[in-house]
Order: sequence, then C-alpha cells, then structure tokens
Amino acid sequence: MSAPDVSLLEPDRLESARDAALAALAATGALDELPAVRTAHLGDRSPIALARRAIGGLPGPEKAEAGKRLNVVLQVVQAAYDERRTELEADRDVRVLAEETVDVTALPGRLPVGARHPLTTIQERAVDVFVAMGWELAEGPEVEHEWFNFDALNFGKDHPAREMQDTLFLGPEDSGLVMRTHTSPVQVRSLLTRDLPVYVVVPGRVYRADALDATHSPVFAQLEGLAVDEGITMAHLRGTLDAFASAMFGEGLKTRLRPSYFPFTEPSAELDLQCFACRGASAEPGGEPCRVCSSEGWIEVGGCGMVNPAVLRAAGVDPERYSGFAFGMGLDRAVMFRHGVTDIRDLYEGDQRFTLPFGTEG
Ligand code: FA5
Repeated sequence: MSAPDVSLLEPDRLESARDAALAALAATGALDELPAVRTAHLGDRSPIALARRAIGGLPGPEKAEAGKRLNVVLQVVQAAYDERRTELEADRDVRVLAEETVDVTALPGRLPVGARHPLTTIQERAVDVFVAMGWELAEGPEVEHEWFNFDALNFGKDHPAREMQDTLFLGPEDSGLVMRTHTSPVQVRSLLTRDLPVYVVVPGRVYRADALDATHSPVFAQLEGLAVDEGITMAHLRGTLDAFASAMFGEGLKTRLRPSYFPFTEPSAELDLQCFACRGASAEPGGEPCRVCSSEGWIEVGGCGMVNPAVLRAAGVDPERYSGFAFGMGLDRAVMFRHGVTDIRDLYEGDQRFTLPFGTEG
C-alpha cells in the first residue's frame, strides 16, 4: 500500500476539494445524477476520503489541527449535499404532481356510440313475431342462381315476369348468377334442405335495377314467409297475416288481399295493411285526411298467395299431399310508414343524423 499523501491535508488542497465538490453539487440538475457526484466527492476514493486516511501520517501535534480542518470541509460538503438532495426531491415532487394531475372534472374522451338502424330493428321485431308462433328463421345468399331466383319459382324461360323484377345479372354472360331480386328463392332452398312441415321466415336484402327515387331503391329489404304442411288453406294465410299485423303495428289492425299475379303462387294477391295511423278512418266519408296513407285507408306492403304446385314439385314436395302459403313484404316501406320517413334514400345513406333518433328503440 502506497504511503498516505499528507499534502492532501494542506489547507489549499482541502479548500479546492471542497470547492470542486460544491461546484459539482451546484451543477447537478436531477436527482438521478446525485449518486455519481456523491461517489466522486464523498466516496471512498474521493480527495476528502483520501485526506482522512492520510491523517495518520502526520506528526502528532499537526494531527489535531489537520483533523479539525478536514472535519470543517467534510461538514460543509455533507451539508451542501443534503441541501441539494432536498432541493432536487422537492423539484421532482412538484413536477410529478403537475405531470400526474388527474382532472376529475374533465369530460371523458368517449367514442361516440352508434345507433341501431331502423331497418334492422323492424326486421328483428318482425322475425320475433313469427318465432313466437313457432316458425324458424331461414337465410339465403344475395348472389343467387337464376334457377332458384326464377326457374324453380315457375318463371318461364322467356316469361315477361323475368323482366318484371328488373334483374341485375352477374357476368360472365353464361354464369347463371343474378343478384337476388326477392327473398322468394329461399322458399325453394328451405323446402330442399328441411324436413316437412316447413314454417320459415326469411329477412334479407334484395337488388333490382330500379332507379333511385324517393320510394324506390336498387337495394331494399324484404321479409318472406313460407308455410308448407298438410291441409294449409288461404284461411291460414289470412289468419297469420292478421296476427302479424296486430303484433307489429297495433292490436286489431286488419289486412286486405287484392287479386294479383305471381308465377310462384296460385291464387296470388297483393297484401295491404290497414293504415296504422288513421286505421282506415280517413277513407270513410267525412274522415280527417291522413298523410301516412294519403287517405287511402290502406298501405300496400307486398304480395302473397298459395304456393304454386309447380314450385312444390320443383322442390321435391308432393302437391297431392302438401299445400302451402307464402308472402313477401317490403320492409323499407313499412319503416317509412311507421316513422313518417318520406324519402327511402335516408335509409341507405348512412347519415348518423338520421339513425341516431332511432337509437333507443328496442
Ligand atoms: C315480390 O318480390 C314477391 N317475391 C313477393 C311475394 C312473395 C309474392 C311470396 C307472393 C309470395 P314485388 O315485386 O311486388 O313482389 O315486391 C314486394 C314488395 O317489395 C313491394 O310491395 C314493395 O313493398 C317492395 N319493393 C319492390 N321494389 C322496391 C324498391 N325498388 N324499393 C323499395 N321497395 C320495393
């Protein structure tokens, strides 16, 4: 071990060690820099610690004098160190308080909650009415084969009825694929895949090359119903539609059937709902005018009829044993009448200002 360097105890050496330590402490800007400054100026290998070890090397009379000098320097540096640490801790506390402040009065940054679309809501409510009667939910593809959309439904190859529904054909030309023009192809799909009797309700989107105007959209929603069982008659159709109208739009609301033509039903009828707003009163002599039904008393919602035996045969069902009824309604117009929506485009433009007011409807 080398001989202690007693010159470290000379007053000017001690003073410069003290000044260096004080300058280093003053230059320390953050709490985490302090340990290094402490090691350099108060640690085992610091000039002050080395000076303390050198005391033993001084002759007796000088020891007390040097010891006193050293103690004064040590106390000054230690006090400066403690003071700086207290200051830096206070700085840190102020900073942390500011940085981690929680403003309990601030409004939470919530994501806006969307609203359920009225078409979805009416569709679910309509399906619920049928499910409560024991019917099943069925679905089918929106890109459909012509056979399901037309042939199996008794549309002849060149039958003008094929054009009746402004079909969107999908390429290439012989693909045989169309955007389904109605939900009726799911009648055939259901009969082919389910055991008899069949009671199904089918909500879905359908497509036609209709020009977009206030009451027509090239994409719209239909609700199809099909019941095939032994002994089904037109009376069952009437009773089912009346029960549905009451459950959906109000107790006692009537339905009306007018003769019509669809290749897949025989006989066929147009289905009208009694106006839920005036309940037919506007069409009575002296009745108040009604904006919902234009004082007609009735609202046209779709078509219906007894399933044509040709359709049953196409789906492998024996028409001698089974009979059935079917109906198909446009849901868009039902929503429009129900909520006084005057333009069908509002249902498809996706503007939240339209859907939000329906947000709370269950
Ligand atoms: C049909 O689509 C038949 N499949 C209905 C049917 C089913 C009859 C089962 C018999 C048995 P239609 O083409 O009339 O029928 O359309 C039914 C309803 O869809 C119309 O009454 C109307 O409410 C709605 N609809 C038709 N075209 C549009 C359109 N472009 N925009 C909005 N709704 C429409």
